[in-house]
Amino acid sequence: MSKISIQPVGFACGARVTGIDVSKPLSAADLEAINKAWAKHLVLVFPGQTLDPHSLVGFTRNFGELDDYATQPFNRHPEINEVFVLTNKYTNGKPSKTYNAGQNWHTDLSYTLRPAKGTSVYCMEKPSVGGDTMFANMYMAYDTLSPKMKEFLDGLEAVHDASLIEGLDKRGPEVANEFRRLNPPVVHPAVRVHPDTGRKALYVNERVRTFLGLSEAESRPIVKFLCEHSVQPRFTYRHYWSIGDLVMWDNRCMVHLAVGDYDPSEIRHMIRTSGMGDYYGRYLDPEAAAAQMKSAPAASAAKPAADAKAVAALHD
Ligand SMILES: O=C(O)CCC(=O)C(=O)O
Ligand SMILES: [Fe+2]
Repeated sequence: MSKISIQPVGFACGARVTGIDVSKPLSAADLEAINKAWAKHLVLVFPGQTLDPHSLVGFTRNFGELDDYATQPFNRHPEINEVFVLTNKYTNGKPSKTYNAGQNWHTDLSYTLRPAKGTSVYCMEKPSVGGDTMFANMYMAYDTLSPKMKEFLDGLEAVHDASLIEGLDKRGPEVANEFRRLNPPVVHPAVRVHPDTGRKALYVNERVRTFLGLSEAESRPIVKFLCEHSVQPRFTYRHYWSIGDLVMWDNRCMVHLAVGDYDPSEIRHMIRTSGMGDYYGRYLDPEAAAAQMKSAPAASAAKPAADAKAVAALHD
């Protein structure tokens, strides 16, 4: 008999899932209960888990194929491409390339052709205070717009641009340039219909530069309004991490933010997987995108870290 229990922790989104060890194979009944809870609460917290990169992959594959992070091959786990290491630890004597990841409101991989479906993050080390993550419900953001604004946005397309990732340039010119080379601007609908719930969710975030058919000057205030509207406190849940938390969220109907509210001299170390998205966008300018992606990669970013020293450095 399944002992799984779901307790809401936020009104807008968020539930704790207890009575389950996610490192073990999942029963069909538990998988169904989790999927139902995920569709309802959008972000699920599984506290007190003991996971390693392999068991994280094992669990999260239950929800579909995983992204191999080819669009951002900077702090992948040295042995498993599907595991991304979110850390402020030095790697091979160099500052981590993910130390400031996610510090503007966004939905994962929206600057790629196939944005992530869900993302799962497992907390291995955390600062003594802070290092929180916030989530906002984009169904609510859409539902609370005026009918005229909904009409305007339905059918509108937005250009997502990796250059708008907060703090990208602080990761050094080689990483930033390589990130941009691999991720030419892409076009996605401003409103998406969730394939499981059939509900409409706003799909605009701080990485949107323009709307197709509008100039940048016209787009900017609309993007600003929508971003402010969608992250008002009543639409959010703030997660205060504990070591052993696995948090899994739905990128198709939420945005999130790494708050960055912690002492950077303390360690914050997480491992992450992302589910492959269930739909494709398109490049804004397919010819320019192809040419850009064929151009020479930045020297240091070209080769994925895959040696024993890199493994040791990630885990020391
Ligand atoms: O580190 C965090 O709190 C979240 C970072 C992030 O945006 C992500 O993992 O997708
Ligand atoms: Fe993110």
